[in-house]
Amino acid sequence: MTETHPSICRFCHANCGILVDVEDGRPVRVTGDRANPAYHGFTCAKGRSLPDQHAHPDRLLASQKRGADGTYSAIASEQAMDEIARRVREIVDEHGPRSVALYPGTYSGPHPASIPSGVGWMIGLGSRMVFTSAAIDQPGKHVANAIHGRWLGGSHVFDESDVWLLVGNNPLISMSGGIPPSNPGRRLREAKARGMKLIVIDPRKAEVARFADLHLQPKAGEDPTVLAAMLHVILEEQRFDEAFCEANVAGMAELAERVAAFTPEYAAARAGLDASEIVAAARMFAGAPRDGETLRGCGVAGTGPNMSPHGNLTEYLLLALNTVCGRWRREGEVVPNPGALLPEAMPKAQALPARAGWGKGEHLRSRDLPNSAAGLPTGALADEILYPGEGRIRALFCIGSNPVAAWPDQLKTLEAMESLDLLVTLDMKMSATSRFADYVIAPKLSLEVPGISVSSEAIEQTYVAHGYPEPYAQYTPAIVEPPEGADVIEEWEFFYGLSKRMGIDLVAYPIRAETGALRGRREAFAFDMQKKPTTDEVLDGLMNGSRVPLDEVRAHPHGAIFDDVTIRVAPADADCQDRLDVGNADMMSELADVRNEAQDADGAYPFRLISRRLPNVYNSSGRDIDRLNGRKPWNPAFLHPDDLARLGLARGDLVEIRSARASIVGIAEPAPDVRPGVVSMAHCFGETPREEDGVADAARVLGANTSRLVDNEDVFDPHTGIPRMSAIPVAVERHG
Ligand SMILES: Nc1nc2c(c(=O)[nH]1)N[C@H]1C(S)=C(S)[C@@H](COP(=O)(O)OP(=O)(O)OC[C@H]3O[C@@H](n4cnc5c(=O)[nH]c(N)nc54)[C@H](O)[C@@H]3O)O[C@H]1N2
Ligand SMILES: Nc1nc2c(c(=O)[nH]1)N[C@H]1C(S)=C(S)[C@@H](COP(=O)(O)OP(=O)(O)OC[C@H]3O[C@@H](n4cnc5c(=O)[nH]c(N)nc54)[C@H](O)[C@@H]3O)O[C@H]1N2
Ligand code: SF4
Ligand SMILES: [Mo]
Repeated sequence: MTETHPSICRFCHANCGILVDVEDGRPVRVTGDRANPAYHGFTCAKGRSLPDQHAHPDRLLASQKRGADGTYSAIASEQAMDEIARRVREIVDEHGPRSVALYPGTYSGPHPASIPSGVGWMIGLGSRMVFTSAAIDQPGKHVANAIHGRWLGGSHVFDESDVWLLVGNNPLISMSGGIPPSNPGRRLREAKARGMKLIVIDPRKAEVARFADLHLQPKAGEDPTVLAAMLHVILEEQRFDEAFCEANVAGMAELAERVAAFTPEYAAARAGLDASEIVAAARMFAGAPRDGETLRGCGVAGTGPNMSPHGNLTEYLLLALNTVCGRWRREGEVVPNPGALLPEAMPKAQALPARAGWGKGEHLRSRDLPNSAAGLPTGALADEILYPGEGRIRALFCIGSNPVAAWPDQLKTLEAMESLDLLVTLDMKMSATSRFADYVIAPKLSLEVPGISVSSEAIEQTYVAHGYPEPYAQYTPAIVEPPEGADVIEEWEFFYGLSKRMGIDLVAYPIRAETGALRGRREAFAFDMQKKPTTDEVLDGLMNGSRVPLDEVRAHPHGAIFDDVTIRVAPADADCQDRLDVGNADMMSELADVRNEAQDADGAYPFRLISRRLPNVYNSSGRDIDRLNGRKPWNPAFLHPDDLARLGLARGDLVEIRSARASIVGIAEPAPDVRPGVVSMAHCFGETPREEDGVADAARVLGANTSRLVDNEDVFDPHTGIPRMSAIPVAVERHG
């Protein structure tokens, strides 16, 4: 008999509303839930393959312990926790708490209790060495928001906008970055029908760029130059919002002075565009000179420019563009999302002034890299593990993350993994990183645990114009039990178990808001250390202070929109003098450096390798699922047909892609949508060099790891430590 249950897909972070068919206690089919009021039945191939993921032959049904001979055998989860707690205690006693680090990655997202419990355990231990993937993702966003300041009324959202600018993101595939995650395709079609203008800046004509009114296809890594030139045009042609800037913005003169040198002609020559394209983009984004229309809209950047050099600057110039155009919610306006699982919005038409973007708290020994608004520099965590002496990290805990596949500079990452005293991964399979681990903790998978949509809502707290444009929320109970005989636990149960064994009172702290509309507070949640709570009790505790109580959300199994149009942006405080800052001195001096950069000096590496995402994989997940990989489990090297012809290459040929750091072998795929001179390739494929050597035709079986091309100490951001992970200079030639 088949039972059908509404649920939340958690294969990726988008939280689509789904229907799960269950037969004999196992999930057998996933479809989109048309009764879901925000997602309207959308799913992708990854979501539909959840049953295959849950039943995957490589899925771990018991935790694993590495033996003296390097092989793994099953260990009961309770015993694993006993042993790990003892090991951690020894390491901390000998080397201090700073020697223990935590790295939550992609699959800590779908489980709302994972990060709070992991971080709570670290705080209990006395270690602040928490590194997240945010610092190798879009760290520029965090830094820019800090040093620009935050508008307490919130930003304009996609669904109401007249114009939208996407700089190096592709939300139709990534489900992230600037178009709401709830059915972005439908929202884009509706916006276009409404007359919204879309501008895309991307060296590749990505899927979303096909809908663009203007697509600028610059050389990779030239975003600061292009954005500075757009600002140049907007300021010179008086297309900025003078009244808003007069009342709320500092640094206009500094900005104008710096962007003066970025004429459209200069920027166009440098970025490989026409000056007229830049002028058109500036005019389309800003609208008519002031006292005419006031447009609604926002510019949003993605991983592409954040991984290219000067990511902070790109994000900062984009905020400056939004701010000078006055793209913030004003007094009296209704807020689009008054809060569902977030606390109630208390928006105010005023600035929260800039704060430091970096420099507070811990510094790493590697290059004295500071903590930043994006957290500790994950791009340098391998160094912190490798550098000998006082302060070395000796134990690493990975929650749903895969450093060997994902960290920049794979060769160094491998060395780091080998030199740890203790490596524990919480992973559903023997991932590339788990194969270095002392213990691998086997987790329950998404359909086996209760879930809530809060991560998609809460992203507005850290990224401007992200999150839900309406107070939508969904709850799902566990849909199935884990397979019979499995010993699998939830991530929070692991940290609870460690805490209990180590005498730590586990407390979960709420995240700090950076960019969203001002909201009410959540309180820290103390776990009951005497009586182990259920996951539902933990979720209730974590969601304290939400505008809509979790129980009310539970009463709507297909998800619901909990409208309240009475919550409006309040006037500014009478004595408020606070301003947004568009003339930050560090950013202005970095912009001057960009203006003085030598161009195309490196003739040995004439191509630029850029990042991208593929629809059927999610970082390192999915490529081992047959119905997702279509029997092509590799990541093609997409090149323009003219480049391929010049190199004498055809589809399917092996190509060597070489950077100053390393070389990888890819498979050529003609792509007219890629700018000539660019190689576009997805990350997190391949394995380690040793494993690749042992496999015939490894490029076609395993793919290639683009992170191996990155040198994390060569070109990197001095504040966040992110190395150059896109726009990497490479040479491309036939292999073999
Ligand atoms: N060169 C290059 N490098 C990049 C990027 C790039 O564009 N180019 N992108 C960067 C970005 S944006 C990010 S966010 C990082 C991602 O970095 P990571 O998060 O470190 O990498 P993932 O491959 O997503 O790791 C997810 C792991 O979770 C496991 N997993 C799957 N399901 C579950 C589950 O239900 N529970 C648990 N506990 N584990 C599960 C998977 O098997 C996998 O090993 O990579 C970064 N690295
Ligand atoms: N299907 C799928 N979805 C995913 C993921 C996945 O692996 N697969 N990963 C998830 C993760 S971890 C994240 S962080 C998000 C990321 O979400 P996005 O930021 O939307 O990531 P991408 O889809 O890679 O889009 C990046 C775009 O930047 C362009 N680009 C590269 N370099 C530059 C540059 O220097 N300048 C400019 N202007 N553009 C550039 C690329 O051509 C590409 O189109 O996606 C998430 N969603
Ligand atoms: S977009 Fe993400 S959440 Fe939605 S169905 Fe696909 S994998 Fe699942
Ligand atoms: Mo990411």
